[in-house]
Amino acid sequence: MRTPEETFPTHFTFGVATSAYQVEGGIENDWAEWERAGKLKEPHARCGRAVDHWHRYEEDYALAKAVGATAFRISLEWARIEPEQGRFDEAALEAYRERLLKMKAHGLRPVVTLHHFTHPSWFHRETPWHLPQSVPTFRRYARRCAALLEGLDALVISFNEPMVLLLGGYLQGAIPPGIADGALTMRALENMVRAHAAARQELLERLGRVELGISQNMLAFAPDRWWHPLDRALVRLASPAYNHAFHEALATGHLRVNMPGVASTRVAIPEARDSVEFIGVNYYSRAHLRFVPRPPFIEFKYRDTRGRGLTDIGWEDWPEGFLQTLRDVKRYGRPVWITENGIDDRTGSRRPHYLHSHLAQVLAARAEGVDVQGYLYWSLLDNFEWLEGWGPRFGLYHVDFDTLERRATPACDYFRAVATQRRLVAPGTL
Ligand code: IFM
Repeated sequence: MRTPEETFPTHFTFGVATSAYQVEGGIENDWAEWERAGKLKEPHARCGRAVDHWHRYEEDYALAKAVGATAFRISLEWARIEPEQGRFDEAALEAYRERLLKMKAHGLRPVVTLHHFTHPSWFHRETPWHLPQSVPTFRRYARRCAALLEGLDALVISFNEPMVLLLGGYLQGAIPPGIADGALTMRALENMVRAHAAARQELLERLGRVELGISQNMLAFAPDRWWHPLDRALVRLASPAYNHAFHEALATGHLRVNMPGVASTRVAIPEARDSVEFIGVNYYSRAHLRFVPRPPFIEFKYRDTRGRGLTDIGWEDWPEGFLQTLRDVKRYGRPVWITENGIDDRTGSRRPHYLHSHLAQVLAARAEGVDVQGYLYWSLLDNFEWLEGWGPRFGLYHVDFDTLERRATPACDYFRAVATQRRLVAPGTL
């Protein structure tokens, strides 16, 4: 693999990423309900106290600083802020404000996600994403979030991985709200694009200026059978739909999805045009697509094509796709932030190499003129991994899930070396 010689410029940001439900603990929302309904892979698993970041946040900021991070991504938990429809919890808002101010005082730039998969339980009953009312509902929530961000120079993310939520929650019914309907999926997608634009209005009204984007899960795709025309056709359709439809809509004001037999839409949303300051990329892996002659016509698999071994969660380790992904987002003409990249590595032994190989692609993309401005590693800590529960470990810090003790993995030294020396060092040479 090509390893360019260049260094990361001084303004390039190294940081870490988390999300509220996965780390904070003590949250009652749609996911907590989903767990009680026994819908995780391990039906008795519960997020519960998570890794108690809600109480240990200062310790966790110090851990981030210790690896050379200067930015910290969190999400605001909507269910804490608006536990009942239209009733906002001032104490929760105050608690978030205090945490953000302390983050700043620790020398960490806040990267704040308004919506990271979870909802207050009332949301799906009252104003689910497939209804137009979801847009003013999100707007009202965003207005309260905007007030939290004053004077912080935060990077703001409206939605984390909207296509993952829509695929999982609206098309497959595997995560909340558990709907499996292509037409409703498209309506929900349209409303989320509108909700992003509405939230932007609120942020601008309150803050005057904002650096806003989304975090888009972006996959490299390949045909399962390289020679099969239908597998190849799926690849040609999947990348525009999965990777780019949301980005495109926020750049052009036109939302287009074309997945025949699965879900399609074409709609103008003019208020979404030019509604991001940066392109957020979450990159993890490559998927192989295979045509199957029955709905939904697509089979999706991860393969170990290079003998590197799948990661512990079963994903292909495919740094090559990272460079292609970054080339592909250059078309939007906006700065790019890697808002997530990381590996489930339960022994901690592969992570330094994973970091090295993926950061090499970031440098290669920068050398080609892609304006990548920051890299946030997912995640600072081992945490609750949705349907997978407590098995996966993405953390720079290993967390003992019984005692909640945080312990550095070998990747901490590696991350610190790169973040402070601003150049790629070979993992074995520290
Ligand atoms: O844990 C998730 C995160 O919530 C969103 N992006 C992918 C991560 C790993 O699966």
